[in-house]
Amino acid sequence: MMPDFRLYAITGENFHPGRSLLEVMEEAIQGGADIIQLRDKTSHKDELLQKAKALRALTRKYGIPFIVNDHVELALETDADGIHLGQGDMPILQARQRVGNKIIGISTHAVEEALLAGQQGADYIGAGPVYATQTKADVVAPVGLSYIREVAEKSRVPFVAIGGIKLSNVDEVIRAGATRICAVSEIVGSENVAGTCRAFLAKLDQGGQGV
Ligand code: 3NM
Repeated sequence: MMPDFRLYAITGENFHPGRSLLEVMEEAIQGGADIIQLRDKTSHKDELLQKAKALRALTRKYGIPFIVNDHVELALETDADGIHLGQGDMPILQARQRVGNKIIGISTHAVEEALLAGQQGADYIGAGPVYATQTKADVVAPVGLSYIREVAEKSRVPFVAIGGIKLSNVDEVIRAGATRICAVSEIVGSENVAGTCRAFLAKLDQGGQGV
């Protein structure tokens, strides 16, 4: 069983100048991020392993789940709590055979994908990109708030809204039905990572009705 979560922080490479991966992710956790994903499309194998081990240790210290993007074997090797798949990655059923009862998440961009992910045993789905994003190179066109409304109504597994989500637009995402938020650049690029996380959580607490 996966623990529920509200604020999903994913590693990115565009940190505020002078900040390191571990510093940024620890601040995110201290600000209330309650699940962390290593998503790294550029590091070599050894570097990726070092990062995964460091994030595993960090998330263990705080008792929150650690998810590895794409790399099923790396997730197994570092005893991550789960993996996150893209639509073009290993199919869920195959991944389930490899990872047993670890958490499996998958990115979805259309309701058919969301429903299929639920049927195939995904533990959670990403729903996005809500808005345009610079962070994911090959992502589909923004799906907008209508997808969030649809997934909120129809998905049988928990969903997390993602893609271009900022403090300035998250209220309408929450009002569309999102109770879990993921942001990359708004969190890791912030000068005040913990404060940004706390502000996202406050907006979730207010149900998107805050000022
Ligand atoms: N997945 P930012 S959008 C990693 O829609 C990722 O599946 C997406 O980064 C999806 O918060 C995205 O900086 C990037 O826009 C999100």
